[in-house]
Amino acid sequence: MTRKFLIVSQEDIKSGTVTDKYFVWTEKILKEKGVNPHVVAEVTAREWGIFTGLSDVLKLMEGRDVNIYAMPEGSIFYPNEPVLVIEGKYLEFARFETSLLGFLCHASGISKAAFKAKFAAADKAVLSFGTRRQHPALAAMIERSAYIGGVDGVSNYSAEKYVGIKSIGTMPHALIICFGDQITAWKAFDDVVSRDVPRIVLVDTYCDEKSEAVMAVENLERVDGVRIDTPSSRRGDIRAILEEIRWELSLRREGVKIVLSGGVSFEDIAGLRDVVDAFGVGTSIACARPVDFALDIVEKEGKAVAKRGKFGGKKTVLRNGVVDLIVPASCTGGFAGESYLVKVMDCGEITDEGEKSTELERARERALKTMRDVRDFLENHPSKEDFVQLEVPQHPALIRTPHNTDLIPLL
Ligand code: PCP
Repeated sequence: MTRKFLIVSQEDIKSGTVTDKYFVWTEKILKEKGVNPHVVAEVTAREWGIFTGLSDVLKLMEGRDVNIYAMPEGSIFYPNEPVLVIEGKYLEFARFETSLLGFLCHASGISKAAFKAKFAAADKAVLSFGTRRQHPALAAMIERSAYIGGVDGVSNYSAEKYVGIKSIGTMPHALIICFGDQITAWKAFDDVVSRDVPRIVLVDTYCDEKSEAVMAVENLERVDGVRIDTPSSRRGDIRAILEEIRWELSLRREGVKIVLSGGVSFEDIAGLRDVVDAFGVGTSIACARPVDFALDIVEKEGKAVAKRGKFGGKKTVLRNGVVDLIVPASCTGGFAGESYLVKVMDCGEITDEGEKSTELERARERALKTMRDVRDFLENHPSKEDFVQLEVPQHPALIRTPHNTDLIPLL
């Protein structure tokens, strides 16, 4: 057997083999009957999110005779809003729908969760600790998506090779158990690991978290922080435990940070950010529910079409800060705002805009700026009624604002 792990190959994804069987039938039927219309199809979701996965979609569609318009990665998107528009002969992309959506749904779901975590943390740090909760073949995608969504660091070492970002880490319980006592293990870490790595000691292996935190600052020369990994495994009052630790540490040493990990939810982050300096988040980010993107034909041979429940016709998105208007592509004149969908693929070639739209640091900065702008918007317009709607006379238009998200409880 030459296969090592049960993972489909990159070549099979690229050639369109990794598809749903009904596309195989559709392709065969359309070819035999000589039907292959020129269509415009758009990707929309019923929910909001942070758009990522475009870099893989461009690699998937490169070399096929289609044009693609899309939001840049790291953008917020709202319900029913086109994030990507593909145009060309239907058979050029029919069987690629499965992989195209898979790339976008999964990555954008993780970026949305990372965005929510960082939004809830405000000025405190969020670290992605969750690749162990998913198939290892996905580790780079998870860490890239989390990073764009706004986390401050990622724990999977492979991100250095595949994403080009540094990974971060503290210490596992296994290290302490191997040495048999905490102090010896903490000192061994300090002896061996390079000086630029923060000394974040794990303080919940054998004793009460507070006792071990005190033990750390009383026995170690350098302690940059303590990590408590027990909010979900202990049913105690984690807030009271954290307040006690903060108190005892402050009595003994200035500037020791508190890192909290283990089953941390968005609500935990919002509720504990005043007593915690950094959150290590696994499941809540890495196992985020995928965004429910769908790809629908909205124009056939130049005429608007749509299935029930969808808006027909080619559209564009006009963005004013964090407020969007979704309008027919044919009548953007007279509306304020810039067209937010840019041409990322021209007849199968990735454009310069496409390259820029998927650049990692730009995408992350886009998401972080949006986070600040959404916070400002919601603080200034806490209820929908406070927001004076833009004037959109005559033309059909859908208006979308941060009220279309579920971020208010995390403010
Ligand atoms: C892991 C690590 C993180 C956890 C996972 C994050 O825990 O310490 O805090 O994942 P979660 O948000 O899904 O809980 P353990 O497997 O207990 O690791 P260890 O005992 O080796 O530190």
